[in-house]
Amino acid sequence: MLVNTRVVRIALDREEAKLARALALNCADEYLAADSPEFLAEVNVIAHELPVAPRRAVNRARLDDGKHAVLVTGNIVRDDLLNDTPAHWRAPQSEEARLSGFTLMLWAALLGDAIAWTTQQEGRILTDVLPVAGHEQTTVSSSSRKELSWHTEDAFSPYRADYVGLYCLRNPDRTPTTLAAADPLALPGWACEALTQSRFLTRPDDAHDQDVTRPETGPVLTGPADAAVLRIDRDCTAAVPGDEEARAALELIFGQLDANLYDFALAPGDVIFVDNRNVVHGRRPFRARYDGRDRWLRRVNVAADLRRTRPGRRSDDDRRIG
Ligand SMILES: O=C(O)CCC(=O)C(=O)O
Ligand SMILES: [Fe+2]
Repeated sequence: MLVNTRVVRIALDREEAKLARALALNCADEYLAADSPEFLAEVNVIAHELPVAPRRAVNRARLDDGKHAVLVTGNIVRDDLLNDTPAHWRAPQSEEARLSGFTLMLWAALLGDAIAWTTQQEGRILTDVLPVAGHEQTTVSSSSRKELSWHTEDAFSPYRADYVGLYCLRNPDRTPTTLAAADPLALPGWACEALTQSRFLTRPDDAHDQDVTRPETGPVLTGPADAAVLRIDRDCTAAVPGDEEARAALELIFGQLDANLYDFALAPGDVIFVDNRNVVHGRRPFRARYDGRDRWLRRVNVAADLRRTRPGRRSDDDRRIG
């Protein structure tokens, strides 16, 4: 089994963590909300005021096209000031939770711009990942008892994010997030060839209000062999009906990603940006308590180049393995 973790870990020391929190507090004073248009217009500039050493490290990681994720540890979460983990993402939140939104957006601004979907959590830019009663066995991030299958975030769309940013506020059982990269050179040549061709369909996952788009065919594997780019979802990707070779190739890469999947448990204060090109991600099953202490992540999708992710300006999906 190949377990090739390439998570770039950046640990804030106490002074850096305090500086980052002070900056977020200033922003929270000045702006109405962490996803207000006024803050979004300024955040990339304000983020220059984050402490220089971790900022430099994030920037180096940004240019590493084989990384699996960038992790910034040690952000200050005042659990005593945080409201109970909400029962639903629509529930109102405390000032401490509001502050966490600013912190996440500031780190995210070092990698790009936040994007959102009108079809997901009512178009919110800052979303919440928390267990919702009644969703335990579903295939969305508010599930718990059922494993959240690995996926490229929003694999159905050519406008999907380059990074999925997650800020862990609570994770009492250290329930792992999962990550896996592909290894094209370990696949038979015919399968690799098929996977780079436009012979696959990915439907939107259930986190989106359905029928927003008709799936288009595309490849599931592109980019250079040593930093392969994935566009694949364990539950939502299929070969074009009748294409038996594509189906067999898809089974092989499903098996490889299953075997390569590794656990990465977030702790409170961890901000992770999962590279949505190089790795798929998911989450192990857990038992939600619904006692106000449950696992709670804040989430944002980040586009490295906002202009490229606008409809009409497609990302380069057809680059071949080479
Ligand atoms: O809960 C997690 O660790 C990951 C959830 C997830 O896949 C997502 O928020 O996109
Ligand atoms: Fe996800």
